[in-house]
Amino acid sequence: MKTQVAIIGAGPAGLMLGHGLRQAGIDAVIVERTSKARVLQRIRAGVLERTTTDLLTRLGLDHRLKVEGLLHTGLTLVNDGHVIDVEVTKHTGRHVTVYGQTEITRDLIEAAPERGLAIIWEAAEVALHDVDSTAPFVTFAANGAPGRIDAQVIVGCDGFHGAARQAIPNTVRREFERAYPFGWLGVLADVPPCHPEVVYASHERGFALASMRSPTRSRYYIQVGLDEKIEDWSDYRFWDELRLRLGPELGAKVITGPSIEKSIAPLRSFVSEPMRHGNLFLAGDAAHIVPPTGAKGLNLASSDVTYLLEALIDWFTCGDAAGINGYSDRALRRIWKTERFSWYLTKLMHRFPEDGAFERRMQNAELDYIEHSEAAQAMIAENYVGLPL
Ligand code: RFL
Ligand code: PHB
Repeated sequence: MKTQVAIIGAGPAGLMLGHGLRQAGIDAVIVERTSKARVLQRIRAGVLERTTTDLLTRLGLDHRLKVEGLLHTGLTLVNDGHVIDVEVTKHTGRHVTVYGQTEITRDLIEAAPERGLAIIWEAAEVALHDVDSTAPFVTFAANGAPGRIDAQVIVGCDGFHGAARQAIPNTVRREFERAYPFGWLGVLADVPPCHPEVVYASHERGFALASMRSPTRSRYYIQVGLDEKIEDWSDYRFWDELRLRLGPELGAKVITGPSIEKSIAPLRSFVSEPMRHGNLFLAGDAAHIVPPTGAKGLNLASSDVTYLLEALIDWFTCGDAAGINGYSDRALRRIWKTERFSWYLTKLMHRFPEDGAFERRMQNAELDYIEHSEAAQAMIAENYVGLPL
């Protein structure tokens, strides 16, 4: 098979990029390791910046987003039960939209056939070859038969555990990492949310987050140790712990019900530089991970894709290489600022096993400062709605 752009991975980054290329008349094929059903089942992000919603609008794939997306003009911080409202729109003139990653993925996958975007599902042993030449190619096995895609450009959108990043030689690649000594236990339940805004709660017993997917579906998370097992967290135990950490005011408003999904995700900050090597480009989680505090992972994937689309369209339609040459530096500038915000909010809101009373007092002082400083709230708001492209 021959194409112009071979994309590895059918997560949000690969799907948005594929649609953007097809819209510009550029051929693209996506190779995905897992099945369509498994990709559609993933419950992940929920809070979208304009970077993401604008891209979906530009792709003409925002019909359901416009109808079902919930506009949010603020966020709520809670410190040991004390509630601090941050008016995001007042400080920025912008809002965020709550619409599940699962729904975005569904919208993008369903529109693929009619837009001529081919996706090869359940491709095993995906390998990249000759990425620093002008004739790179991808090999894999699908339906028991070997496959090969010859392309002009390969884009690795295959997430943190993918193969693409490893195709950049160790001598060129630099990785920066901070693994946090805890994870998030997440629960999805068909119960109305306890609060109209997304809530980030700091508590002696650890962090808790209250979010939603719709007026009747809630998404909650609590910080747990890395050795915690999902089997030890009955729904009852989860709801009790969540209520405690949200504090009396918001905890009392939590409506409980059976969980429809429960999982533990570790927290990590990670950046791999550069994001281009020869004719291989990386986008999304393949190149960087943020802890979910701040809701930036999917939104960063969208900003990478926005930059890369501009660059590849200039290259394929006008032969102009300025965009592809500048892609890595341009994307990394925004990535590092977003890494900073996610790291800052994680440090501010979680309990770290190595921290003592001094660090807790520092967190209290910072949250007190945020509550009474318009400047501090503006900093949080500006980052939360998403930094300019
Ligand atoms: P993905 O979604 O991981 O997709 C990568 C795809 O590549 C496939 N793949 C391969 N395919 C072929 N060959 C290989 N060798 C392959 N290896 C992997 C995988 O099967 C998969 O289909 O990466 P992408 O597209 O870069 O998208 C990134 C986002 O998924 C991620 O950043 C967000 O989900 C992070 N995130 C959040 N982001 C936000 O912007 N807002 C949020 O509210 C938010 N909440 C979250 C989150 C992530 C979470 N977890 C579980 C880590 C909440 C959580 C709990
Ligand atoms: C979510 O709704 O899943 C969500 C919201 C905010 C975050 C992370 C995840 O920071």
